[in-house]
Amino acid sequence: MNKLSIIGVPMDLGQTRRGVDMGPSAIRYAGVIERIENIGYSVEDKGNIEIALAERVHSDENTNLKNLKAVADASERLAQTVSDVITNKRFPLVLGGDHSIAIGTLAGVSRHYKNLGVIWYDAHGDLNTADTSPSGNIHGMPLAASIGIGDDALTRIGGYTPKVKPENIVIIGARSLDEGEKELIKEKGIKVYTMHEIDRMGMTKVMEETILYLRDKTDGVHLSLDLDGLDPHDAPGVGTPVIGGISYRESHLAMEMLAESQLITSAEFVEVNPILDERNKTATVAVALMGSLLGEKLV
Ligand code: EXY
Ligand code: MN
Ligand code: MN
Ligand code: MN
Repeated sequence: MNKLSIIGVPMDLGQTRRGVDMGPSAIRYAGVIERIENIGYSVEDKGNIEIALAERVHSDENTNLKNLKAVADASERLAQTVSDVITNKRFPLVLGGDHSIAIGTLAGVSRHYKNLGVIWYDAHGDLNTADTSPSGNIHGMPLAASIGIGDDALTRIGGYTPKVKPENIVIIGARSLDEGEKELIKEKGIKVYTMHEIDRMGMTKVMEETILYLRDKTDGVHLSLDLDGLDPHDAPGVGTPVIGGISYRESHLAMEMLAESQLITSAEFVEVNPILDERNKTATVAVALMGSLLGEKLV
């Protein structure tokens, strides 16, 4: 039987809107465990990683990165937990929390693979550093940190860097990129399917190409799915919504194609913010997408 472990990360220190710390609760409330058990997995809920209370964290004046130390400390704990799950031959499913948690998730996953691939499903590139960030929010930096670019406190989680090679990354759904991020994408040759390509090619072709691109050169693929990759109409409960996004149907198809490909070896779903949501819609969408990703069948 396939075995899966859920790890909650009630992280809200990577940005400034409160409420995203309740994401793991909202996703559990939307029935994630039952949904995955019904597919045939043995599911273990490892509970939540401990995160410092936002009201008690003070930012270091020597950096413009908000809550740097608290984010780095949590990332180390998450990395260890994720790594232990993989050692025990279970599939890690990480529930956010803001997207800064990907720094810890990837630090835990990557030590188990020589050539990890990453699918970054997001409206944003999350490729900023202290120098290029317009906000100082670490949830806009996890992909940069994972390719080894940025503050040592973020790039060296788990004691090694980098976690991923730029040529092993595919970004899907991008429609809000800062200038520094665009430069980095060009400089490093990161593959990006913006909304333009999704509109022109259709999601089927985008996913076929993505799977072909990653299949031969990777020995594991992590899916990092930011709910703001979806259109705010389908996923309203996110802190940084951007209009013109991927629909629920397209996302559902993308997840089914990934399930068929049997490529995905770990996953995280992030940025669900119940305070900004409509009747837990975004958490419900997240759980439906997890079901498709893990092989749920209609008949
Ligand atoms: N690019 C902007 C920044 O760095 O502040 C917005 C980042 C939002 C990040 C979201 C979660 O994907
Ligand atoms: Mn993101
Ligand atoms: Mn995003
Ligand atoms: Mn379907």
